[in-house]
Amino acid sequence: MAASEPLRVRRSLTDIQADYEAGNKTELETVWRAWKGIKDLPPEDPNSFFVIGGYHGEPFRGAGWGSSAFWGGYCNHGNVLFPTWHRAYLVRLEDALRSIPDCAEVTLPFWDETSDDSAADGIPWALTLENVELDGETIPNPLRSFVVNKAIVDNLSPFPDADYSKPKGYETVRYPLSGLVGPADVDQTNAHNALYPDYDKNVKTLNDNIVTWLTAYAVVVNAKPVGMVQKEYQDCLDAPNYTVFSNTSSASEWNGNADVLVKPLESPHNHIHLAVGGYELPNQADFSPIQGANGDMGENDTAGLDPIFFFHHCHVDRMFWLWQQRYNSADALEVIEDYPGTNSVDNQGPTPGVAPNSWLNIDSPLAPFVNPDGSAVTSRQYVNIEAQLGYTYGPGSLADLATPPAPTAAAFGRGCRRRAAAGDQRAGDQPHDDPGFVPGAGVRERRR
Ligand SMILES: [Cu+2]
Repeated sequence: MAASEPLRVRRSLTDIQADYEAGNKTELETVWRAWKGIKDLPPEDPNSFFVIGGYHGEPFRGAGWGSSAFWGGYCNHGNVLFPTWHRAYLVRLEDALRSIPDCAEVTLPFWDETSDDSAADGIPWALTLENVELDGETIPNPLRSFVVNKAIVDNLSPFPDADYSKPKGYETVRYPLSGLVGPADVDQTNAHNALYPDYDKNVKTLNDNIVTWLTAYAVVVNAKPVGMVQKEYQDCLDAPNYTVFSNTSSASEWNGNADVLVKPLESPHNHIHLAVGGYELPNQADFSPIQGANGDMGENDTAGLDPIFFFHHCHVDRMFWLWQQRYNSADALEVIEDYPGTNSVDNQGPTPGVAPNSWLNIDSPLAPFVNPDGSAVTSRQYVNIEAQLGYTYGPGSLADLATPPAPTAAAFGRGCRRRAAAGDQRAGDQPHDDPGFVPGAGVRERRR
């Protein structure tokens, strides 16, 4: 982008809502309009939400289409590409939104998950309202779900996790509902969802669940306690280097050798997926206070198909940028060579086009995203959001942590850092291992 162009600002959705309530409706209406636009595009259109939402997981492609030893989605989890792949993903989505008529200036707002508003109320109402007014018409809120406009076939089913096939016309769901509609699950799903017929009550149940995960330990039957997500986000901003900040595999290795534990950004991110979707499968994993809740956000295969995914990841990207500023990493990201989390077989398995046992680093291709000349984009192009990508973030929580921490004796020594602020617990003082958003929850066990 030209240096003279002003930065695009991704604002907190709560702030945009406040504008709307004060009578300045254009910005939120443009967000709704842009989202409606990409969802309405035919599934063959490269800017359609079907195509872009589907990059993350289903519909699978590459070696992962037919073999559970690979991952058929393009997303990267449990490795050092997690923050940068998702950054590129948001940029791609935002470009599609801006292709919709009258939406050329739209930006992707973030759900400020570490704000007091979220701690009190859960999800911003713009993402959960059943219907909205747009151009004098009442329409289904474009941000509350996606009606899949082409059938998705999970070729790996039946497997111990679940069948993530979706017929054309399937509408994504969130906690406390279930979205498992494969032949083996559909009767149970229908019976489960019949218990929750009231849309507004379901939103209340969802928000109660979110507030609990953000601020306390969620009580989940037969599972270790999970939650305290706001604290996890704050703790992750103390991770001393990019590698352990970026993903759960590297952080686990670090924590096995350190006195002071780190919390990787991926970890609270995982927990929001589980809180929004619920995730519970018999004999495997249970992160859902309501039995049988299996919304799309809780599962890697389908999470990208719920619009809230992108507002969640926009928050995650903002946390990444805060961490970069805090640790003098706005222009360079260092990947520790050979560390766990730097190989394509770590955690989720190789993505389409990536060979097993490939080393992952700052120059690895971030498929399926390509430059205008057709060459693969790499993390190196997604480091500085302002200088390289032309956007920045508006006001939000934890912004004061973007300044470098006060130096301590061994500030950058391995496992030797403590938070400066009095009263803070050590990062990682949670009474449980990280359950992971799906890969760690056992889903990708089907690849073994
Ligand atoms: Cu995610």
